[in-house]
Amino acid sequence: MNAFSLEETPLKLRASKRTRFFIRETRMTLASRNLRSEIVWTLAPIALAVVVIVWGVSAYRDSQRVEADAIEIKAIGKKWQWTFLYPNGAKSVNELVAPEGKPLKLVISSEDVAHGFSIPEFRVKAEAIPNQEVVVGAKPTRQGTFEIVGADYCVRSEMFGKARVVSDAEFERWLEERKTAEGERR
Ligand SMILES: [Cu+2]
Repeated sequence: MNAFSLEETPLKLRASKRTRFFIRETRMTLASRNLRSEIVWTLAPIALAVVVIVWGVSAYRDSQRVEADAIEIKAIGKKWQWTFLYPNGAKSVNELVAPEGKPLKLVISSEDVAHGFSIPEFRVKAEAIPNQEVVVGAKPTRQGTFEIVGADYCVRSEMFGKARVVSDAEFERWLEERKTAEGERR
């Protein structure tokens, strides 16, 4: 008796019909392939992706780099506000003041729970974590007032603030005023 009789192995037969169909389809596909255009259309997008990735990563690294002469400003998160400490002892709350065109070294931490510190225009976004300092470089290139956003863990609106970028002279004046104000409070 035939091992492949219709009655006994209907499934096998169907499978083999299907297999034959796929073999035919594959042959037709192979015949119609254009190896050159396949190679070009594979390599060109890969090359483009590599260029974009390398470009993007290096631009991102540049934006986060901490320069040697950067002005160090501490950003401390606390329920529900941001405190900023400047090199001369000046202090501000929910308002970061920075000079235009000068590199900043932001040292971000928290006094209580984890917060998220973000200034989108500065390309700054970091986690503020207790007992840990996260250092991020930034260089504001334009004067103006920008949003400080309590990101990620910060859902409370109180964690929002302003980043004010002013001229160098105005920044120095502001620092002195603040320092004096702090001294009087102590
Ligand atoms: Cu928070």
